[in-house]
Amino acid sequence: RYLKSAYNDYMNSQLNKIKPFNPEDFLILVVDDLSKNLQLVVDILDHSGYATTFATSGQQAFERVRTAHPDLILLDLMMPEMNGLQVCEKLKSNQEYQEIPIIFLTASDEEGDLLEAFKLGAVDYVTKPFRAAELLARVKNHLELKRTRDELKAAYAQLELLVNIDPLTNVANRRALFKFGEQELYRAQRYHCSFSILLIDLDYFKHINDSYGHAMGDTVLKIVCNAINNSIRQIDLLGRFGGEEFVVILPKTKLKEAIIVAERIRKTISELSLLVGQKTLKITASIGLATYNQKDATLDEVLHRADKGLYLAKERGRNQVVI
Ligand code: GH3
Ligand code: MG
Ligand code: MG
Ligand code: MG
Repeated sequence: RYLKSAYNDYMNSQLNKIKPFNPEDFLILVVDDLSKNLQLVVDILDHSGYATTFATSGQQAFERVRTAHPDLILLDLMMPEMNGLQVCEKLKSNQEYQEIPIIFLTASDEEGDLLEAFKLGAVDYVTKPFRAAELLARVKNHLELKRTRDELKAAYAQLELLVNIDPLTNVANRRALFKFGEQELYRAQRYHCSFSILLIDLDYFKHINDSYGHAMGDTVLKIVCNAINNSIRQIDLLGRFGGEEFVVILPKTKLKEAIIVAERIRKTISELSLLVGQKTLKITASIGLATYNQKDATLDEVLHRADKGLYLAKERGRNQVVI
């Protein structure tokens, strides 16, 4: 019951966010080889408040799509050179344009054409002569559906971020780290390649919190993450394992190479100068390093070795890398 009411509250808040439908917000591209037809449709749309643009051939339609970014296309089927079905097919095979809803507006009421149009990804099919009110209703419907789809996609992307990113440092969280690490493990097992893991723990971090406050501690964590990110490659992943502990996963990286990266990270962190009032604060990190070997069945086995290395690094005096 609690979940249900939370869900209802959420949906209501989402509904309140939905903008009223305003035709002026939308640009519609009308494609027809006959200017008489074109004029009729454009007039109807104009009259309803839509922004319009037009094309008299398939080739021109592409030009318009590229330059004007229409929200919806009303597409004639029978045109010389490139017909409407070909235009539709070409648009749907283009990543950038495939989401634009296409409504066929055609004199052809042949079942074959209609089925082909839908098969190629058209959202609707209206035959000429058409009723203006019906065409407008369908246009509005598809524009609203498209907007809802876009909003859902944006919400999903937002959710992906929330689920995978650590909010303090903006690096991968534990969950994303494991997902990535497990992928790497499967790849290594399947293709007999390697990867390495660094487990990084800041030294005497409690002391920073105690001496300069928790907010300063948070700032240090962010700075350290930036520094680590600048020391690794685009394909490597830095994640926050928890607290002041971080993990770097290095795909396709063997021990020798991983040692170089780990040393670079250790050195970079130790050279950071953090200004607090008049004083500069220094920080170091201990790093445990493990490289995948063929016997490893799970990610935990690799992590466990990295953890043992980290423990030894602490024991041997910190600010060092141990394998
Ligand atoms: P060691 O060299 O042995 O690692 O010493 P340490 O003080 O770093 O280790 P310990 O694990 O005892 O302490 C970790 C500290 O990190 C304790 C905790 O208050 C602090 N910490 C964990 N998460 C956060 C955080 O999100 N923000 C801040 N400011 N501090 C954190
Ligand atoms: Mg025609
Ligand atoms: Mg620590
Ligand atoms: Mg710790």
